[in-house]
Amino acid sequence: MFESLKTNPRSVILDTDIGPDCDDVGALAVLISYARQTGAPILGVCNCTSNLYGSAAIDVIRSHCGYDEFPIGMYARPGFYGSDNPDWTKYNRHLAETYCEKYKTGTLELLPHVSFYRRLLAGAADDSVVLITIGMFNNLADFLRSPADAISPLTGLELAEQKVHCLVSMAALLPRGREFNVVCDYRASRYVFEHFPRPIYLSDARLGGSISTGFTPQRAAELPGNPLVEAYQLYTAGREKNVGFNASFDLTAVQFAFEGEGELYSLTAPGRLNFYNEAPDRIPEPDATEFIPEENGRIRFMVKNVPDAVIAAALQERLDQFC
Ligand SMILES: [Ca+2]
Repeated sequence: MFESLKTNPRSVILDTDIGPDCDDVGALAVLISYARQTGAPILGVCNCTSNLYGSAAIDVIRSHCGYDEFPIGMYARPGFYGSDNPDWTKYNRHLAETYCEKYKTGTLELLPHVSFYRRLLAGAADDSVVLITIGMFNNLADFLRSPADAISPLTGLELAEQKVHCLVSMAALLPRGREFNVVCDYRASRYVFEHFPRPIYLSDARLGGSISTGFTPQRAAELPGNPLVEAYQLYTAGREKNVGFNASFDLTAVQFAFEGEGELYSLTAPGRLNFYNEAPDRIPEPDATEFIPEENGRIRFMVKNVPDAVIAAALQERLDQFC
Protein backbone atom coordinates (compact mmCIF):
# COMPACT_ATOMS: atom_id res chain seq x y z
CA MET A 1 0.00 0.00 0.00
CA PHE A 2 1.30 3.44 -0.93
CA GLU A 3 1.69 5.61 2.17
CA SER A 4 0.33 9.00 1.13
CA LEU A 5 1.58 12.33 2.43
CA LYS A 6 -1.90 12.99 3.84
CA THR A 7 -1.54 9.86 6.00
CA ASN A 8 2.11 10.43 6.86
CA PRO A 9 3.24 14.04 6.23
CA ARG A 10 6.87 13.48 5.21
CA SER A 11 8.99 16.29 3.74
CA VAL A 12 8.80 16.91 -0.01
CA ILE A 13 11.41 17.80 -2.61
CA LEU A 14 10.01 18.91 -5.98
CA ASP A 15 12.13 18.78 -9.15
CA THR A 16 10.68 20.77 -12.06
CA ASP A 17 11.54 21.94 -15.58
CA ILE A 18 9.20 24.98 -15.15
CA GLY A 19 9.40 26.42 -18.69
CA PRO A 20 8.61 24.06 -21.59
CA ASP A 21 5.05 23.70 -20.21
CA CYS A 22 3.01 25.72 -17.71
CA ASP A 23 1.63 22.80 -15.72
CA ASP A 24 4.75 22.98 -13.52
CA VAL A 25 3.45 26.30 -12.18
CA GLY A 26 0.10 24.70 -11.39
CA ALA A 27 1.84 21.71 -9.79
CA LEU A 28 3.91 23.99 -7.51
CA ALA A 29 0.74 25.83 -6.43
CA VAL A 30 -1.02 22.51 -5.77
CA LEU A 31 2.01 21.35 -3.75
CA ILE A 32 1.91 24.49 -1.60
CA SER A 33 -1.84 24.07 -1.08
CA TYR A 34 -1.37 20.49 0.12
CA ALA A 35 1.70 21.35 2.21
CA ARG A 36 -0.28 23.95 4.11
CA GLN A 37 -3.26 21.65 4.59
CA THR A 38 -1.36 18.54 5.69
CA GLY A 39 1.69 20.04 7.39
CA ALA A 40 4.02 18.08 5.09
CA PRO A 41 6.90 20.59 4.75
CA ILE A 42 8.41 21.50 1.40
CA LEU A 43 12.13 20.82 1.89
CA GLY A 44 13.15 22.44 -1.40
CA VAL A 45 12.39 22.90 -5.09
CA CYS A 46 14.98 22.29 -7.81
CA ASN A 47 14.94 23.55 -11.41
CA CYS A 48 16.28 20.84 -13.74
CA THR A 49 16.95 23.21 -16.63
CA SER A 50 19.70 25.78 -17.33
CA ASN A 51 17.03 28.48 -17.60
CA LEU A 52 17.40 31.11 -14.88
CA TYR A 53 13.91 32.43 -15.66
CA GLY A 54 12.58 29.09 -14.40
CA SER A 55 14.33 29.46 -11.04
CA ALA A 56 12.98 32.99 -10.74
CA ALA A 57 9.49 31.69 -11.58
CA ILE A 58 9.75 29.24 -8.65
CA ASP A 59 10.56 32.19 -6.38
CA VAL A 60 7.64 34.21 -7.77
CA ILE A 61 5.08 31.43 -7.35
CA ARG A 62 6.20 30.55 -3.81
CA SER A 63 5.98 34.22 -2.78
CA HIS A 64 2.57 34.57 -4.42
CA CYS A 65 1.33 31.47 -2.59
CA GLY A 66 2.81 32.68 0.71
CA TYR A 67 5.20 29.78 1.28
CA ASP A 68 8.78 30.87 0.73
CA GLU A 69 10.80 29.22 3.47
CA PHE A 70 12.48 26.56 1.27
CA PRO A 71 15.72 26.70 -0.72
CA ILE A 72 15.76 26.65 -4.53
CA GLY A 73 18.24 24.55 -6.49
CA MET A 74 19.18 24.69 -10.15
CA TYR A 75 20.92 22.48 -12.71
CA ALA A 76 24.50 23.71 -12.65
CA ARG A 77 25.44 23.05 -16.27
CA PRO A 78 24.66 25.37 -19.20
CA GLY A 79 22.78 24.45 -22.36
CA PHE A 80 19.98 22.21 -21.06
CA TYR A 81 16.60 23.72 -21.98
CA GLY A 82 17.98 27.19 -21.34
CA SER A 83 16.61 30.65 -22.06
CA ASP A 84 17.69 30.67 -25.73
CA ASN A 85 14.50 29.06 -27.08
CA PRO A 86 11.30 31.17 -26.98
CA ASP A 87 9.22 27.99 -26.51
CA TRP A 88 10.85 27.54 -23.10
CA THR A 89 10.42 31.15 -21.92
CA LYS A 90 6.75 31.79 -22.76
CA TYR A 91 5.79 32.65 -19.19
CA ASN A 92 8.84 32.26 -16.91
CA ARG A 93 10.61 35.23 -18.46
CA HIS A 94 7.59 37.48 -17.78
CA LEU A 95 7.33 36.20 -14.20
CA ALA A 96 11.06 36.76 -13.60
CA GLU A 97 11.21 40.23 -15.13
CA THR A 98 7.92 41.47 -13.68
CA TYR A 99 7.71 40.01 -10.19
CA CYS A 100 11.12 38.72 -9.06
CA GLU A 101 13.07 41.46 -7.32
CA LYS A 102 15.88 39.01 -6.48
CA TYR A 103 16.22 38.14 -10.16
CA LYS A 104 16.31 41.81 -11.14
CA THR A 105 18.96 42.62 -8.55
CA GLY A 106 20.96 39.43 -9.12
CA THR A 107 20.45 38.26 -5.53
CA LEU A 108 18.38 35.11 -6.10
CA GLU A 109 20.16 32.39 -4.10
CA LEU A 110 20.37 29.09 -5.95
CA LEU A 111 22.07 25.89 -4.83
CA PRO A 112 23.81 23.84 -7.56
CA HIS A 113 21.67 20.74 -8.15
CA VAL A 114 23.97 18.06 -6.67
CA SER A 115 24.71 20.12 -3.53
CA PHE A 116 20.99 20.89 -3.25
CA TYR A 117 20.09 17.20 -3.04
CA ARG A 118 23.07 16.19 -0.93
CA ARG A 119 22.58 18.96 1.65
CA LEU A 120 18.82 18.53 2.00
CA LEU A 121 18.99 14.75 2.26
CA ALA A 122 22.06 14.68 4.52
CA GLY A 123 20.12 16.82 6.99
CA ALA A 124 16.91 14.75 6.79
CA ALA A 125 15.83 11.89 9.06
CA ASP A 126 15.78 8.34 7.68
CA ASP A 127 12.85 7.51 5.38
CA SER A 128 11.49 11.05 5.82
CA VAL A 129 11.49 12.51 2.29
CA VAL A 130 9.24 12.03 -0.73
CA LEU A 131 10.76 13.12 -4.04
CA ILE A 132 8.42 14.38 -6.73
CA THR A 133 9.87 14.96 -10.21
CA ILE A 134 7.84 16.74 -12.89
CA GLY A 135 10.67 17.37 -15.35
CA MET A 136 13.65 15.54 -16.80
CA PHE A 137 15.87 13.24 -14.75
CA ASN A 138 19.26 14.97 -15.18
CA ASN A 139 19.32 16.47 -11.67
CA LEU A 140 18.35 13.25 -9.98
CA ALA A 141 20.76 11.08 -11.98
CA ASP A 142 23.67 13.41 -11.20
CA PHE A 143 22.79 13.33 -7.51
CA LEU A 144 22.47 9.53 -7.41
CA ARG A 145 25.91 9.22 -9.03
CA SER A 146 27.52 11.67 -6.59
CA PRO A 147 30.35 10.38 -4.37
CA ALA A 148 30.83 10.98 -0.64
CA ASP A 149 32.05 14.51 0.05
CA ALA A 150 32.33 17.17 2.77
CA ILE A 151 28.52 17.37 2.94
CA SER A 152 27.99 13.66 3.67
CA PRO A 153 30.06 10.48 3.95
CA LEU A 154 27.29 8.73 2.00
CA THR A 155 27.10 8.47 -1.79
CA GLY A 156 24.04 9.77 -3.61
CA LEU A 157 22.64 6.26 -3.92
CA GLU A 158 23.20 5.64 -0.20
CA LEU A 159 21.54 8.94 0.75
CA ALA A 160 18.53 8.08 -1.43
CA GLU A 161 18.28 4.61 0.06
CA GLN A 162 18.47 5.89 3.61
CA LYS A 163 16.56 9.18 3.53
CA VAL A 164 14.02 8.88 0.73
CA HIS A 165 10.72 7.08 1.18
CA CYS A 166 9.76 7.00 -2.50
CA LEU A 167 9.85 8.81 -5.83
CA VAL A 168 6.68 10.05 -7.52
CA SER A 169 7.21 11.17 -11.11
CA MET A 170 5.32 12.46 -14.07
CA ALA A 171 7.08 10.39 -16.69
CA ALA A 172 6.87 7.65 -19.33
CA LEU A 173 3.90 6.11 -21.11
CA LEU A 174 1.81 3.13 -20.15
CA PRO A 175 2.27 0.54 -21.54
CA ARG A 176 4.97 1.86 -23.86
CA GLY A 177 6.21 4.78 -25.95
CA ARG A 178 8.41 7.88 -26.08
CA GLU A 179 7.61 10.51 -23.45
CA PHE A 180 9.09 14.02 -23.19
CA ASN A 181 10.53 13.90 -19.65
CA VAL A 182 12.19 10.54 -20.35
CA VAL A 183 13.42 11.34 -23.86
CA CYS A 184 14.97 14.77 -23.11
CA ASP A 185 17.81 13.10 -21.19
CA TYR A 186 17.22 9.40 -21.82
CA ARG A 187 20.54 8.34 -20.32
CA ALA A 188 19.68 10.07 -17.05
CA SER A 189 16.15 8.62 -17.13
CA ARG A 190 17.48 5.14 -17.66
CA TYR A 191 19.98 5.51 -14.83
CA VAL A 192 17.22 6.59 -12.44
CA PHE A 193 14.76 3.86 -13.45
CA GLU A 194 17.43 1.18 -13.20
CA HIS A 195 19.22 2.36 -10.04
CA PHE A 196 16.86 4.36 -7.84
CA PRO A 197 16.88 2.33 -4.62
CA ARG A 198 13.32 3.08 -3.46
CA PRO A 199 9.82 2.52 -4.92
CA ILE A 200 8.82 4.65 -7.92
CA TYR A 201 5.24 5.72 -8.71
CA LEU A 202 4.53 7.14 -12.16
CA SER A 203 1.84 9.35 -13.64
CA ASP A 204 2.22 8.59 -17.33
CA ALA A 205 1.60 11.28 -19.94
CA ARG A 206 -1.72 9.76 -21.01
CA LEU A 207 -3.14 10.04 -17.49
CA GLY A 208 -2.85 13.81 -17.06
CA GLY A 209 -3.09 14.74 -20.73
CA SER A 210 -6.89 14.72 -20.79
CA ILE A 211 -7.38 16.50 -17.44
CA SER A 212 -7.84 20.22 -18.08
CA THR A 213 -7.22 22.96 -15.51
CA GLY A 214 -6.65 26.70 -15.77
CA PHE A 215 -8.31 30.08 -15.97
CA THR A 216 -10.53 31.65 -18.65
CA PRO A 217 -9.31 34.91 -20.23
CA GLN A 218 -12.32 36.63 -18.64
CA ARG A 219 -11.30 35.40 -15.20
CA ALA A 220 -7.70 36.41 -15.88
CA ALA A 221 -8.88 39.94 -16.70
CA GLU A 222 -10.55 40.06 -13.29
CA LEU A 223 -7.33 38.95 -11.57
CA PRO A 224 -4.62 41.32 -12.77
CA GLY A 225 -1.12 40.80 -11.40
CA ASN A 226 -1.64 37.14 -10.48
CA PRO A 227 1.50 35.30 -11.71
CA LEU A 228 -0.16 31.87 -11.55
CA VAL A 229 -3.02 33.00 -13.79
CA GLU A 230 -0.68 34.94 -16.08
CA ALA A 231 1.54 31.89 -16.61
CA TYR A 232 -1.43 29.93 -17.96
CA GLN A 233 -2.57 32.83 -20.17
CA LEU A 234 0.88 33.42 -21.64
CA TYR A 235 1.60 29.75 -22.23
CA THR A 236 -1.70 29.14 -24.03
CA ALA A 237 -1.96 32.47 -25.88
CA GLY A 238 -2.73 32.11 -29.57
CA ARG A 239 -4.49 28.77 -29.26
CA GLU A 240 -7.68 28.38 -31.24
CA LYS A 241 -9.68 27.15 -28.27
CA ASN A 242 -9.46 26.76 -24.49
CA VAL A 243 -7.04 29.65 -24.04
CA GLY A 244 -5.96 29.73 -20.41
CA PHE A 245 -6.42 25.99 -19.89
CA ASN A 246 -3.81 23.27 -20.05
CA ALA A 247 -3.27 19.56 -19.52
CA SER A 248 -2.61 18.61 -15.89
CA PHE A 249 0.27 16.14 -16.32
CA ASP A 250 2.42 17.44 -13.44
CA LEU A 251 -0.46 18.32 -11.12
CA THR A 252 -1.59 14.69 -10.99
CA ALA A 253 1.79 13.49 -9.67
CA VAL A 254 1.61 15.97 -6.79
CA GLN A 255 -2.02 15.08 -6.14
CA PHE A 256 -1.21 11.37 -5.99
CA ALA A 257 1.71 11.90 -3.61
CA PHE A 258 -0.73 13.43 -1.12
CA GLU A 259 -3.94 11.51 -1.84
CA GLY A 260 -2.47 8.08 -2.55
CA GLU A 261 -4.64 5.13 -3.48
CA GLY A 262 -8.34 5.61 -2.89
CA GLU A 263 -11.15 7.55 -4.45
CA LEU A 264 -9.14 9.08 -7.28
CA TYR A 265 -6.36 6.63 -8.09
CA SER A 266 -5.26 3.00 -7.98
CA LEU A 267 -1.88 1.51 -8.83
CA THR A 268 -0.87 -1.14 -11.33
CA ALA A 269 0.97 -4.27 -10.22
CA PRO A 270 4.74 -3.70 -9.82
CA GLY A 271 7.19 -3.95 -12.67
CA ARG A 272 10.19 -2.38 -14.35
CA LEU A 273 10.77 -0.17 -17.36
CA ASN A 274 12.60 -1.66 -20.31
CA PHE A 275 14.28 0.81 -22.68
CA TYR A 276 13.91 0.15 -26.42
CA ASN A 277 14.49 2.02 -29.65
CA GLU A 278 11.39 2.92 -31.71
CA ALA A 279 13.41 4.14 -34.71
CA PRO A 280 16.99 2.80 -34.76
CA ASP A 281 17.57 4.50 -38.13
CA ARG A 282 16.95 7.98 -36.62
CA ILE A 283 17.53 7.68 -32.86
CA PRO A 284 21.04 6.85 -31.61
CA GLU A 285 20.12 5.03 -28.41
CA PRO A 286 17.01 3.49 -26.81
CA ASP A 287 14.85 6.31 -25.43
CA ALA A 288 11.40 4.71 -25.39
CA THR A 289 10.12 2.68 -22.45
CA GLU A 290 7.84 -0.29 -22.03
CA PHE A 291 6.41 -1.44 -18.73
CA ILE A 292 7.21 -5.04 -17.90
CA PRO A 293 5.15 -6.36 -14.95
CA GLU A 294 7.44 -8.17 -12.54
CA GLU A 295 6.68 -9.38 -9.03
CA ASN A 296 9.74 -7.78 -7.45
CA GLY A 297 9.67 -4.64 -9.62
CA ARG A 298 10.04 -1.25 -7.95
CA ILE A 299 7.84 0.71 -10.38
CA ARG A 300 4.06 1.13 -10.42
CA PHE A 301 1.89 3.36 -12.58
CA MET A 302 -1.09 5.38 -11.40
CA VAL A 303 -4.52 4.44 -12.79
CA LYS A 304 -7.57 6.73 -12.68
CA ASN A 305 -10.62 5.52 -10.72
CA VAL A 306 -12.90 8.44 -11.62
CA PRO A 307 -13.72 10.54 -14.70
CA ASP A 308 -11.26 13.30 -15.67
CA ALA A 309 -13.76 15.98 -14.58
CA VAL A 310 -13.64 14.78 -10.96
CA ILE A 311 -9.84 14.98 -10.80
CA ALA A 312 -9.87 18.32 -12.64
CA ALA A 313 -12.36 19.79 -10.17
CA ALA A 314 -10.26 18.74 -7.17
CA LEU A 315 -7.11 20.27 -8.71
CA GLN A 316 -8.90 23.43 -9.81
CA GLU A 317 -10.16 23.98 -6.27
CA ARG A 318 -6.52 24.07 -5.09
CA LEU A 319 -5.42 26.42 -7.91
CA ASP A 320 -8.32 28.72 -7.08
CA GLN A 321 -7.04 29.12 -3.52
CA PHE A 322 -4.37 31.41 -4.96
CA CYS A 323 -6.71 33.63 -6.98
CA1 LIG B 1 7.15 19.64 -16.19
